[in-house]
Amino acid sequence: MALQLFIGNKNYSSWSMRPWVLMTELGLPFDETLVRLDFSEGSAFRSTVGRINPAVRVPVLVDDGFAVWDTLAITEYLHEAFPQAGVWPAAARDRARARSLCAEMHSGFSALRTHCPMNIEARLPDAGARAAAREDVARDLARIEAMWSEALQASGGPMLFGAFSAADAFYAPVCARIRGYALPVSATVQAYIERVFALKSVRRWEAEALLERDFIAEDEPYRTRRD
Ligand SMILES: N[C@@H](CCC(=O)N[C@@H](CS)C(=O)NCC(=O)O)C(=O)O
Repeated sequence: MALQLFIGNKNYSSWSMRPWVLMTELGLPFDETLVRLDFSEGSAFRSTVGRINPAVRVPVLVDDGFAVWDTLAITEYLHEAFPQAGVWPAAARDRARARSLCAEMHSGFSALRTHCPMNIEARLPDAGARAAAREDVARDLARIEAMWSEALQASGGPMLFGAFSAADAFYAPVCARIRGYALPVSATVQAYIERVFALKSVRRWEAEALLERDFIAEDEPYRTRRD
């Protein structure tokens, strides 16, 4: 098994961050290929990613030539390939709950994603204050508060289900958004965010995002699509 993970810019690509953090934190072996988030006709993104993923999106995991795309499918593929690695929590109900949380992330939080797109290197408290004043963003934040507080209380922490799992990887980009936009959160949530940023995988992703210095203009398709 030779795994290759195709990702977008580390500064911006929240979906890419999830499997990368998951695999890195769990010590799963893989090579990475970073493709700039330039969706224009004839771009390297379209030709490179389009060749392996008909949906033309990152992340894509390629295992000896076999491509798996979409974060949820990649996560399940890794769980099946490395059943002992701890992709999901060990207990069946925790596993079900962790899957529910990841699915909720995958299909939800559109206001937070739209108004606070991930941008690791930026500190945007004014944009954050404007976003937090919106009812839809406030609703997303309230759901995050409730979800993380309940999970941390039930597990005892330090991660959502005790030990690190895919649930923490799925919410790592949300931690980056809350921090970057200085969104108002409780002390419990703030402390969890700090623990996520202390994970070796997240530290590495952040350091590499800061080194990138490949800024994508606000009006380029990636930024206007807001994800
Ligand atoms: N549901 C997909 C979302 C992936 C996604 O939207 N990735 C963005 C980059 S972060 C992308 O490749 N967008 C290409 C496009 O919009 O054309 C997943 O979970 O992997």
